[in-house]
Amino acid sequence: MSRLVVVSNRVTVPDKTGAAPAGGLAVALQAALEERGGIWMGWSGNSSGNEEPGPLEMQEHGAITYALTDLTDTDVEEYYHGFANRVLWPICHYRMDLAEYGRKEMAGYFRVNRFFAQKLAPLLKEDDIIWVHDYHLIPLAAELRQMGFKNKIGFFLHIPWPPADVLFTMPVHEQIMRGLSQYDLVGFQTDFDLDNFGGGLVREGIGERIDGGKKFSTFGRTFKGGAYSISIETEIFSKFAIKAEKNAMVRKARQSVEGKDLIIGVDRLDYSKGITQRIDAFEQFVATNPDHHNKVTYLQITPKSRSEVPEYEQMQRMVAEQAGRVNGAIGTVDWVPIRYINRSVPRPVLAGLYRLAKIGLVTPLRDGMNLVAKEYVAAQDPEDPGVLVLSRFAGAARELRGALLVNPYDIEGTAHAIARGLSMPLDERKQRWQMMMDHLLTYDINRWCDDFLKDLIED
Ligand code: ADQ
Repeated sequence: MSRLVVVSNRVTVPDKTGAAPAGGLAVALQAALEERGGIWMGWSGNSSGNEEPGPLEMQEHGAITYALTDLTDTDVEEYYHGFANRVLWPICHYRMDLAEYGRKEMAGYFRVNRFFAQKLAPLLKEDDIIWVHDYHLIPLAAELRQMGFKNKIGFFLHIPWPPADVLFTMPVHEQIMRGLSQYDLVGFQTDFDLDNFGGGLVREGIGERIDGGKKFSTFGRTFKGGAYSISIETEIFSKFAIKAEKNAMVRKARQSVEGKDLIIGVDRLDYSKGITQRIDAFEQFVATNPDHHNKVTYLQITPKSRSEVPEYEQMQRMVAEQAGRVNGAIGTVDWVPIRYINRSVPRPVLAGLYRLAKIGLVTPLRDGMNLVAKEYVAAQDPEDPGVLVLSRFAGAARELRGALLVNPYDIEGTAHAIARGLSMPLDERKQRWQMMMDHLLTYDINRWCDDFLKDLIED
């Protein structure tokens, strides 16, 4: 069996006890790496503090070698904040208005990818299978190919891929598409993203889909493309949620919402998640449903993210102000309608809170997949499951057919779905939940990982 080499912007290194890391993706990748033996390479998350990135730091844990590199401050600013988070992230989430192009940042992105390839090259063996993750590292295969590597290299994009007219607003779109063409398999979250990629090639007149749509032909190469919906450790998460009922923090939360219906929203603070529209929808729901006054609590858990990017800092202020304003407007002396928590909570507690909630409100404006939606489903009590209200623009909407699908831009529509969810009869809730849970038990994170690797390895 060939070795597996995973490359991602950030690497999850086990702690000193060797305990499994939190998060399904890291667990699944580590399991695949353990099985084959391998290397996980990426940025340490640290700056070297000077203009030299510094040597690779190697750590061995069982059959896995972790190879971490620091980056210089300039690298972090240009590659990570500059191009990855201020250009690719907004463009892939259909936000052309937020993309900020700078030649320096674009050059930095390609430079750091070359640097990663140079660091990786001496570690590679001829038959290693290489799996590159996410938008930070699109040009990595091109760099390796230029150095003469003929290995099987796969790429998985965790975020959406936009339609041609959105993509073409990005000055370096052709270089980015050329970068993807150097892989042997390019995986997207959904068939919509896959179609968008194919559509872009056709519109630009530089390529086409062949083999009944299974492959692309462009830039003088033929390579596979597929949709692989990322998922969670469904069974484990579900057990977590049962155990969490005894957790002290969860018990406190339960007492504090006694006699009230809990609605939960959990997202990184990001403009793609539709948090402000969601608060508007909740406000609208309360305004139009006086019978629910004092009987409902909306808990929004939102850890800060990317505070170095101005849009994120601005959003943090906006959401806090909005939650305060709504509470001021509709709250009473004994009722705080919105509870807003601006930090991360431990995963077991999160699982318990999902289970307490009658509604999981997952309404991104655009999302590659959205694992919160899947976690919410997995955490429910089969005898009394809650209702998932899910944006049609999350990749997860392609799979979770038992959800109440909403258009997050339609505030009244979302408000209406909240009301419908809270009054849904038990039988219908059970039926919808079972459909989603059955799907997630089959299509869990390990299945996602196996399916991708199988397609990458097979000729
Ligand atoms: P994200 O944009 O980060 O991921 P998501 O898929 O929802 O979005 O994953 C977030 C993860 O962070 C979940 O596991 C969630 O439990 C956790 N999390 C969020 N808020 C938390 C909090 N307050 N405390 C603790 N944990 C919290 C990107 C893409 C997604 C894609 C994933 C995986 O944007 O579309 O689904 O990668 O491919």
